[in-house]
Amino acid sequence: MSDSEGEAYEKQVKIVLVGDGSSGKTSITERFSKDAFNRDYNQTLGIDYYLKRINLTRSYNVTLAVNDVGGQTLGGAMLDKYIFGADIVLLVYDITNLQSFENLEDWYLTVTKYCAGRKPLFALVGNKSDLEHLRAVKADRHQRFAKDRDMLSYFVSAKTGESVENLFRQVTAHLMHIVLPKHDSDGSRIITAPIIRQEPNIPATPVKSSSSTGTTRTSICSLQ
Ligand SMILES: Nc1nc2c(ncn2[C@@H]2O[C@H](COP(=O)(O)OP(=O)(O)O)[C@@H](O)[C@H]2O)c(=O)[nH]1
Ligand SMILES: [Mg+2]
Repeated sequence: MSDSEGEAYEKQVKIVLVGDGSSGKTSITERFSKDAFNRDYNQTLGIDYYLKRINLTRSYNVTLAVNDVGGQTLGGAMLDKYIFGADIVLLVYDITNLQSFENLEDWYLTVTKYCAGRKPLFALVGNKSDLEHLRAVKADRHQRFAKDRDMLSYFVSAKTGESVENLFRQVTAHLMHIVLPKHDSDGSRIITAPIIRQEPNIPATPVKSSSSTGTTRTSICSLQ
């Protein structure tokens, strides 16, 4: 419960990150969930699932269920199941990789098809903004893509952490129709962060976390 006066509201929100392999989905998720960055590239298999509870406002607590989807191509098995019930979908690309941006149209169409009847809130996320000198996608193409599809849009760097917290807070606030200051990075604190990993067709075996945050990591699927 919140320590603010009056009533506190609790809500759970499912966020799914999709986009080409290597665009930085796992890095964004880990930056947000654990405030960590890994320079090595470890391909995500199946899905990594994180819970993080944030105080959106003094009286509004939201538990974000962040789903980092692996399967580096669009045809990835089980994508429809991972997408199911998503409140927010982040379309992630690497600003230094034009192909990763151009493939987002297909990601968008595929996700929209899987969400028939319950369209989630979409946000376009250009990652690796620390590599501005290597930018391959002009900012106005990014803005046009978002505007044409009525999406929110952000540039972030999972490496430096720039705007990552703001991204998650803003999209969540938008979903709840709460207006936050444009650059709101305040008020977030981890209360619980269990991490659940599922790899398709692999029997569930608990895996010890290597994280120093003391969170647990198991192979139990927790799709809704
Ligand atoms: N310079 C830079 N590298 C990044 C950033 N985000 C991710 N990377 C690197 O890009 C590679 C792919 O990242 P990863 O998160 O595994 O991508 P995923 O396949 O979309 O999950 C890794 O080597 C990361 O260290 C970023 O913001 N800046
Ligand atoms: Mg990954």
